[in-house]
Amino acid sequence: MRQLVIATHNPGKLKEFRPLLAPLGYALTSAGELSLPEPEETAGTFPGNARIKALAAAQASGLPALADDSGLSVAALGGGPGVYSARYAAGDYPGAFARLIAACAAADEWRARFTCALCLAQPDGATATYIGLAHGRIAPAPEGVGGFGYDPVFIPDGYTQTYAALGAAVKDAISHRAQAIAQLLAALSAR
Ligand code: ITT
Repeated sequence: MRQLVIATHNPGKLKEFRPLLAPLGYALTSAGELSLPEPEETAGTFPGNARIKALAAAQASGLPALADDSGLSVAALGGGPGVYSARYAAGDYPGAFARLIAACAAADEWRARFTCALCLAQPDGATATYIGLAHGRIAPAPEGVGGFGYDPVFIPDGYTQTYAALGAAVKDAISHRAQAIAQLLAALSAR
């Protein structure tokens, strides 16, 4: 069975990746399970950071590696926190929700967007990048217990509940990550 390293140390992402990547039929291991080092994300863009993480994992493991760089861009914050989403929360998601909601309320501007850049890297340095977007808005109050990260405050367009309240089945059908993975699967099956 072919092996693929999921180059993430984020357990929430890993949980989503496993079912979404099942159609590939690869044996999946994570950067965490292999104790791979976490490279610094210095690129300043989602695709650039995904490439840094995927190449580092592919080179360290000698296996193909898939990295995800993702984040929430909020109109009231001029597109922030974007690539700094993990750092904006710094582990305190309730605090980050309160700051986001306050900024949206002050600007009376609630639009937001999730981006997921995936990079598949080979040990020889070849890379391919896929991007998924989900447009929506910030919820006026956190809602739901599913998912991870900013899921309790993001309402995707076409829905009235947050990702966290909608649950994994709905999120996995529509999310920024699901859309990027659909492109990856299409590209691999066209080979
Ligand atoms: P790795 O680099 O190890 O993959 P990370 O959490 O540091 O883990 P990122 O730098 O890509 O990854 O940061 C992405 C952050 O954006 C993540 O920590 C969440 O705060 C947020 N995020 C991304 N996708 C999300 C999703 O589907 N639901 C909720 N929040 C998400």
